[in-house]
Amino acid sequence: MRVLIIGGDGYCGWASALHLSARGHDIAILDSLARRRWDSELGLSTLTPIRSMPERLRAWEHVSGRAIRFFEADATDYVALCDAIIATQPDAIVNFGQQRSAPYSMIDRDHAARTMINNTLGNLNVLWAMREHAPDAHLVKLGTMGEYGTPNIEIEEGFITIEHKGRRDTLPFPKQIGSFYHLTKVADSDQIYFACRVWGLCATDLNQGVVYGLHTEETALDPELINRFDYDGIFGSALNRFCVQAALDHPLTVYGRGGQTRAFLNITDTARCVGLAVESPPQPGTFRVFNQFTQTFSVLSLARLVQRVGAKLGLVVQIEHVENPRVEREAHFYSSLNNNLISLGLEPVLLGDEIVAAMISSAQTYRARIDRDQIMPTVRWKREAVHGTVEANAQERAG
Ligand code: NAD
Ligand code: USQ
Repeated sequence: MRVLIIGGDGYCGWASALHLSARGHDIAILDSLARRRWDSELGLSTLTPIRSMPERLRAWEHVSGRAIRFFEADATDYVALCDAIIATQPDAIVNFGQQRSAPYSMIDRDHAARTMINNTLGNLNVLWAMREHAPDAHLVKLGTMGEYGTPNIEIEEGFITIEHKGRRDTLPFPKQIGSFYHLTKVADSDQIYFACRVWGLCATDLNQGVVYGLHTEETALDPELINRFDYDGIFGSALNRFCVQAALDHPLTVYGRGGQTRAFLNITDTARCVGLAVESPPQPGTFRVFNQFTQTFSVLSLARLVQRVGAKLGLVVQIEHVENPRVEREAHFYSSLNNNLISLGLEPVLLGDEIVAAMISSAQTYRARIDRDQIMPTVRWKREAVHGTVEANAQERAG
């Protein structure tokens, strides 16, 4: 299949692009390289020395014999997006190309607005571009489990059947966001569902949990193909951060009590799930939702796992209960379905000691690149402490 991957220079997009290319699909990537710019604006850097896009693509062609076409363009630039779609005539468009950090979207008004514009306008453009130039293509859109929040009932896959005052209907599952970033994902889902209903487009919304891990089969083939691995307080996600903290002899930063339970999956499974979705498109006019995760953990249980594995590696890993910079429940019920991807054949990579040990060991390999000042969270959800501290800190570090 011809697949256009928007956001293919990022963590999930790069792993998925190589996986789909290795499976024989004809891949093109469209990416604005915005994420690399946001990192440098904030004085952040991935743990791993990722190569430039041309270097990565050359390395992949060398290793696999397969070319990937690259469009440096922004999904918010409608003409550039349409040009790429016209040039590639995709059977599927996978959209990873968004600002994906909850803390980034909570820095200040400017970062909230940038997140809203980038994500919401980009998603809208993709839908209109499909309507005009690729109405039969299948949109595979990365959403998030965080759209649902932490309700006190089991989370369904996208829709719930409700009986109300003697009548019954199947409606979108209620959404309870945890940041302005998460709100953009809810808006995306509504836009896509609407476009499927009115224009007959077909789409799969992949409500993904928190991703962990560094290597996939493909990115491990050559050092030039290495993926990004964020550990900082803005883009770094829980388990990846804990592994870097363990390697650095830094106490693990559990926010609050650590009873926050989330859905997780390995980066290898991200790529596989996207592959499964792309290779089994729904009927025209269909909007389907897959909950894309394999396991659930509380933050504290992950910290304890990293502590235990760290001890086996000879590290003394402390756990610190940091004052929670976010506003979220620290102890709650959490249960969600994830049947759709399993029924398409997903055989999950389950988190265990070996995976955690490999992540800590990768962090040790690149220890010299770690900036200790990036570890602690700097963005607070509550009003009194927001005031642009992150930018001020970044400017100070940039010198
Ligand atoms: P990332 O920041 O590593 O990659 C995103 C990529 O999209 C970057 O290369 C960036 O340059 C590009 N991009 C951003 N805005 C763009 C635009 N307007 N036009 C073109 N390119 C643009 O993020 P990621 O971790 O790979 O996440 C990818 C997607 O998966 C996001 O939509 C995110 O919401 C979703 N997701 C990620 C996780 C996770 O744990 N990483 C979990 C759930 C869902
Ligand atoms: N947390 C800690 N300590 C840390 C970092 C995080 O306790 O050092 C806690 C947070 O408070 C939160 C949980 O861990 O309760 C998850 O936080 P995270 O930063 O790992 O993930 P999150 O902000 O939810 O965002 C990530 C991705 C986002 C994606 C989301 C999936 O950055 O793109 O949408 O995971 S989900 O969580 O299902 O919404």
